[in-house]
Amino acid sequence: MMLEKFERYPLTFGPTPIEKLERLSSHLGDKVTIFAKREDCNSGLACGGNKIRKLEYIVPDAIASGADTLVSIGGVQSNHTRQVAAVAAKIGMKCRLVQESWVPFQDAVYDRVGNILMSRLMNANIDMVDEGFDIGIRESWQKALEDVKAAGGKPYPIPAGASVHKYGGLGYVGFAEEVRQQEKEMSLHFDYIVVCTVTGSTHAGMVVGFADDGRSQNVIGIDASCTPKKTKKQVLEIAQNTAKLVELSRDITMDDIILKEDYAYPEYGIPSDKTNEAIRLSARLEGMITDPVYEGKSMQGLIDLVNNNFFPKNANVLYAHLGGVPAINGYSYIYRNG
Ligand code: 5PA
Repeated sequence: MMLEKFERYPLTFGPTPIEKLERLSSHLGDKVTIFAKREDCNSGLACGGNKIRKLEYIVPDAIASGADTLVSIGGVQSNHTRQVAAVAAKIGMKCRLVQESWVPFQDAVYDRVGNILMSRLMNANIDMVDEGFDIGIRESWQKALEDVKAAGGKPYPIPAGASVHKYGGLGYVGFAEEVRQQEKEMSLHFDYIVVCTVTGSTHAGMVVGFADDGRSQNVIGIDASCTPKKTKKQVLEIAQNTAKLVELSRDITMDDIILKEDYAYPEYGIPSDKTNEAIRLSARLEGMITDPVYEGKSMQGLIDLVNNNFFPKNANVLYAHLGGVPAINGYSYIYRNG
């Protein structure tokens, strides 16, 4: 076990279910068997998602620091900031969020529904900032940290996606360990894991976790950032830091990071026609809802990779469903007729 020495604050229901996507597999010609690990159903905290799993390893440090306010950043429809707001409520801290204009998308209620609605309900203090997309450290976030201090508070900084945080990669190391346990119980082996990648710690944690059994390169990242160079570099850095933390027996190199760049177009947060086709297909065949920013793009990638015979015949492919459904409400016009 790689995570024993780290403190974990339970925020999830426990191991997430793995579900066979029988009708989707069959629709794609039964070349491979597709399963979904339902990280979107991992917690009762404001719809859950991948950040809750990451935050389990960050909250103990936040509490130990004596902080009274979690401070984080994302786009207007950020899932991450909504999950930080929920965790702050749950542990009795305040929450300050910077929501930048990362997505050039207009929908009448884009800034009123879905994630931001829930964050407001949970009483997060929100700054709307007119800055474009960037997964790096932002001035607006640093300013929010200073603001909290100036008002006499004690901020705890959580960067975008909880990724460039010393413990940001641990949650998804745990995901890999959980999958290994479930493989034993289910008597099967997953040949590939498909994951949506943006700020990088989900993918990076999996790379480290699956390095233990030689499957780093079987973690197929689907870029949704549309800035793949930067994202890939960040995945590598987080994976290397995380590998050190858990004392992995080997180094992680760029060769371990597989990132498919063909599905993020036209840009971050904007679905292409192919993304929307994938969202509709998964909804109609499996009743499984994916969103136009993240999981719709990794679903699009999964479908395309199956169609192009990227996976060997009869492979078991595990699609990590990382959450994100609330944002679909901000895209109501696109789906007005289904
Ligand atoms: C997000 C991220 P990483 O950022 O760890 O690479 O995860 C990508 C991802 N799926 C995949 C969903 C549903 C996600 O929400 N979301 C961010 C956000 O602000 O919500 C960090 C970008």
